[in-house]
Amino acid sequence: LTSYRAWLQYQPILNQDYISDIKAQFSKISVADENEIISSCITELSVALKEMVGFTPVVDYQHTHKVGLHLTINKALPEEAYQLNESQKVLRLSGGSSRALLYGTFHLLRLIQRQAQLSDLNITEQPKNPVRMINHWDDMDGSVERGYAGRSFFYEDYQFIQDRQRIQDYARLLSSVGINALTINNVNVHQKETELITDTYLKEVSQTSDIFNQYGITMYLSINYAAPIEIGGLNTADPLDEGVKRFWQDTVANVYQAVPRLGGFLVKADSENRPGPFTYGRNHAEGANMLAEAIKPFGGKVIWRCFVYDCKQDWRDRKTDRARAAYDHFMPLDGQFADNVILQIKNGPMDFQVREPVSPLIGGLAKTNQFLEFQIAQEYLGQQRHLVYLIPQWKEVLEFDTYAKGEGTKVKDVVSGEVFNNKVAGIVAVSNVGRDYNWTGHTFAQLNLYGYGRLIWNPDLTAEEIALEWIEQTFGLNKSVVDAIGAMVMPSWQAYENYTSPLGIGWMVNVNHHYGPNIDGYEYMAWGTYHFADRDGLGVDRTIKSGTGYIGQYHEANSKYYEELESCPDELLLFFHHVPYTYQLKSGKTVIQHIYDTHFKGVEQVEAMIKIWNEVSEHIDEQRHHDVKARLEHQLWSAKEWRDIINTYFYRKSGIADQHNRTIY
Ligand code: BDP
Repeated sequence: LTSYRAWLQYQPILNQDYISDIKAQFSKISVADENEIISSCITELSVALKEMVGFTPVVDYQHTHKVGLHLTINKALPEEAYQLNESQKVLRLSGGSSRALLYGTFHLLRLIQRQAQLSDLNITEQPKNPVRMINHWDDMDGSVERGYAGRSFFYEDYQFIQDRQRIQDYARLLSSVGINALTINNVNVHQKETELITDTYLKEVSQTSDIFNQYGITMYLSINYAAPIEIGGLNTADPLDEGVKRFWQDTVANVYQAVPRLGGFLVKADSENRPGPFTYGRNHAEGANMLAEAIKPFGGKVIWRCFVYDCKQDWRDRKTDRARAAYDHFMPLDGQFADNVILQIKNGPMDFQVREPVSPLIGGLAKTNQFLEFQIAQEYLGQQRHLVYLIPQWKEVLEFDTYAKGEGTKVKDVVSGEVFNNKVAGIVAVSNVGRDYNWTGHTFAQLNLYGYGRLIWNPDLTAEEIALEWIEQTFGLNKSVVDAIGAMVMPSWQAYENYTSPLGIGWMVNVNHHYGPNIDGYEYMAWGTYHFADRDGLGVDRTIKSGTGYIGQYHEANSKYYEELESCPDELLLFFHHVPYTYQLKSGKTVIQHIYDTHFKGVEQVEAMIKIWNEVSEHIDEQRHHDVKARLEHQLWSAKEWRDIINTYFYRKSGIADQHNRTIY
């Protein structure tokens, strides 16, 4: 149960003075409006206060009490903004909408869990990103693509799971960190999932949407571009075909009749063998706009993914560069998409590697709505068996300067819609949850879900602040525990990078399942993911002057920065350049020595995490301690495997010895 509650622990508070303060402030709650979201606020407050301080507040819908907590909607505030004020024994939470009140409610509960003083409170909050979304990659057979936390809690055996309690608890977790949108089925939409937009499933789609709506979350569905063929009985899915248009208009009308508050559709088209407009010689704007027109009368949106590349390229062809693909496909279409279409762009040009540069489409596209896409699921980052805190990685992305409108045009301001004044804007991420008793497999992977929500609400929060919030709510306020866990999570992304693939080159993983080292696993395959290691050196030449020209997709300041070896940052060197093993990095080390050193260091960092975790064992409940310990031990084994295989491979290729004579096989 402790693990299941994640950061909404609501553990009994022992400090008597604090309890009396809270009792005085919360014994009465008065509310001006009544609706399903406000009732979620009241329920949450009642449950949480009962558990933490042992009383149930009196709720007054007439708004007559002079003391206690007052919840009011204030239309003068932006829709999702709220204010928290305390003066003279009255605590006021006012929000631009019921949803904002829910966010404010969770803010208060966060403060109470951390035993913060509420007197003289004066807080105004407003999310930076209008859309804050989660994508599930759940399939209706009950499996989760790239899922590392058990099976789907939405489906089993092509049916919706009837017990909806878990979905409601999930909705609580999401809204507690400000998530306001989600998709519930995989972007790879196959036969049965295609039918989610038919009467076979619409009733249950609608029931599921209702649960999320109670927590202010708008649900979307991933659709199959070939639905007109697969379920419509047509022989084409050509977006310009009249029959296809009619199919979508009728389908959308039927869907919205059943699920009036559906947000819209998410589409993965012409990508990794999924159907799309290319089959009919149409481009992606034509493909997306046809759907957008059908869904517009219902206020719906079409989210169109930019993860489009040739997954069947010839590895002998050194000029085709997968990194270029998204920009090459979508940049020429900038300005051609309907205003209810949003392009969804992965943070990097490849695929969620431990280190990638920022996708040049972000800051490139100036006339198109866009979402930035992260992956909370740790597909390439240890699959929730390794402890890897992802917020530091995402912060680097958000702080990156695109130079789209000169210096200071940061990714965080582009994707929030501020720079280009987009109609729709925001951030989405692939979920990391499943049916496991603790939601995320690794208990510490809860932090990535928590942190994702908090970071996209406010990208200016530091990684340390976010970790601290989560640790205190999840594990309590004992300072030695808080410090210990902080010391484990903060360097964890760096540690993972240290013992896996070096200097931004990425990949080097086993094919298909993507776990564990396999340096040449993808080297002679069609997926476009290469390292080009030979006896002299390694890296991909993506320069303008001699390489694939990928670097030319950035605005000038960045393309110059990456193009020149003198300025190109060490951590991305091999993403952009092919260099000899003896090339000297800015750190002063050669590339080969850097590889050896980081791989030894990464393993030591995991050893340090284990040491810290063992030291706090007496302060942590047995189940969570045991679980995390088992995973850390596996992580250490895996890190050593990475270290030894990578070091040995490059030692044999280069023939250059380690300066420190450590064991390399
Ligand atoms: C890759 C995954 C694959 C997804 C694809 C996507 O390996 O399972 O379907 O991305 O984002 O990372 O569509």
